[in-house]
Amino acid sequence: MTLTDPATRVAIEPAYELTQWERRFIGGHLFVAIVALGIGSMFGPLQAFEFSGLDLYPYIEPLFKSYYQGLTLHGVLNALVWTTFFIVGFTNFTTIKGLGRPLVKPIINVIGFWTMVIGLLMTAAPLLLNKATVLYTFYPPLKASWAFYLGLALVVVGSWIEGLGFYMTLHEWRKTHKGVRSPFIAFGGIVNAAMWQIATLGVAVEILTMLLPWAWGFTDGTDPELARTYFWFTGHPLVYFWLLPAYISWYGMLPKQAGGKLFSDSLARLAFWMFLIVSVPVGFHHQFLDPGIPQAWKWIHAVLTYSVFFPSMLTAFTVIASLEYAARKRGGTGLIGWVRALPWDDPSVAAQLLAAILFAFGGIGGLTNASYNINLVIHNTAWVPGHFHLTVATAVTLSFIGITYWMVPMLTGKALWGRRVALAQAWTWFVGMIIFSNAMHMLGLLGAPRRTPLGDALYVPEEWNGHLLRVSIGGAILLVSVLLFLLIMYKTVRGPSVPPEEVPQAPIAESLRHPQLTPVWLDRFKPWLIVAGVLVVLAYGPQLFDMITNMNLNSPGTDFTPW
Ligand code: HAS
Ligand code: CU
Repeated sequence: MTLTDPATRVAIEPAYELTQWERRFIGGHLFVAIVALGIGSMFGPLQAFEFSGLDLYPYIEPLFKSYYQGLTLHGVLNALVWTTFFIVGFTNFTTIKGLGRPLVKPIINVIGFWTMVIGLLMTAAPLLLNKATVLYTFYPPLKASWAFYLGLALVVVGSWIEGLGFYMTLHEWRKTHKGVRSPFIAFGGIVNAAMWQIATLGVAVEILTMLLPWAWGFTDGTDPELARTYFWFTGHPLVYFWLLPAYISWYGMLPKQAGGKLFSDSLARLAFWMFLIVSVPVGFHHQFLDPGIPQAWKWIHAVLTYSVFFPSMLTAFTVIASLEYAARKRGGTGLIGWVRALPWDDPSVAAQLLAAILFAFGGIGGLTNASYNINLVIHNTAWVPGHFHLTVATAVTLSFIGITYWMVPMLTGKALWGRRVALAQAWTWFVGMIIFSNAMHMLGLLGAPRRTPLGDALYVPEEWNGHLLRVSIGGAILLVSVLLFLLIMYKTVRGPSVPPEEVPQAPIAESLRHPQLTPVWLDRFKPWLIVAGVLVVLAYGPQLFDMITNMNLNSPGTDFTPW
């Protein structure tokens, strides 16, 4: 067997056993992530219950001041902290395990991790003290304590530092593997890290040049429109930063768990490159209603948004083909009937399949949002949280939960506690989210605003009531689901160690065709990075130039706490 022999369908890397330190380091990321999800998720049901008139906030008033403080904690902890820590930890894993070697300079990643942790603690303090009740988008003129902005900036910088550790490790690997395609899971994680590096330039500039000087009192005011533009420069690709690790698992791990192979290594890589080049230059689709952005630029970003739809369609095709291949190998038959032959009794698989099914609906909603004329109907309504609970809160979060079901046992050397409980957890998430998000979409179409305690609103028409109740019912089911998840994690980590042969192995799927047959241009970073950079400059340069040269720091902001 040689590495380049297409006939060999075996993984080209020798098996690499993670060291004890590597397990603990990756586990440390997951620990912070899961704690954040646990705390952040407790506020979701509070909001959902409020919708049907059961306002529990007065009972926790000594600790948390308002619906908006809860909503901010929910958004920041779940959408920003849970995701970022999980993703960076997972990328450590995909880099090390994928390349079959340790990090080239682990100290870099250690520094990155602790920078993120310090940033998180700095952010947490003002959040808990009601000094940063500005929601997860922190749009000015809402003003937070400087510690919140600086903390967020440190989290981003920490993730950059860890990214540097990944690039250096790939670079080192290449030196000893000339002409060999980089293993897919490592490749995918590093493309995501590179995309994130470009994307976060937006919030980095926003925080360093506008928000921090303003919060420190060096400037009297801020320019909300420019700040929003910087924010969405990062904000849209942020959603693919969340999504791509789930895609790494759907392409590169789930097929193995289902007993099959990755249908096409080439298509998988093509999808990742498309995300790298079109994730950033589409941010204006969050600003279709912003008066300060010319129509022509909105139109260009709308068209580019349709192009970012393709890699997900490609993913739907390739992942379903991989699953069908696995299911037919397991004896599945029929045009659709093969679906039953998938290992639905494996909680890790079930969670990810259910996540992917709901993503199809989240994706359709995304296309709706991207269509300018329909966006005018749904923007700033409950439809939007309906959309992102199918995407980030299900496609991504439920997939990550599915990943923890093999990964936490693998890292700790324990067995997964409560397989059936874990299955119940995945299904309750699925059912709860269908009820919750369908009701939110309906409410949005009926004109219910987002980010509003509707239980208190005086203008609620009768036709909203049934949907508001369904939001609460969905929220209650989701509360049960998240509590089950926390219980499973706790019991697994506290459980007895099992013999090494019973510890789950990392499921890494082979490709149906040998990866060496993947064209070399699908494994080169430089050309794609250049295209990505050029496209960003073309799509944002002129408008940003105009906004920066006409910057108006005349919005004083809220120095008081309005809630
Ligand atoms: Fe979005 C707003 C457009 C995807 C998250 N989005 C948001 C917000 C968030 C968010 C958080 O154009 C709110 C931001 C805020 O607070 O204001 N979104 C899109 C489009 C896509 C899209 C075109 N969004 C996502 C993903 C997210 C996410 C992914 C998180 C992870 N979104 C918008 C727009 C807005 C927006 C506007 C602004 C709205 C407004 O006015 O405020 C696309 O990328 C979607 C493509 C997806 C597909 C689905 C493919 C299906 C697959 C599953 C296959 C099934 C399998 C299962 C494998 C085409 C891949 C098989 C199972 C078996 C059993 C066989
Ligand atoms: Cu977007």
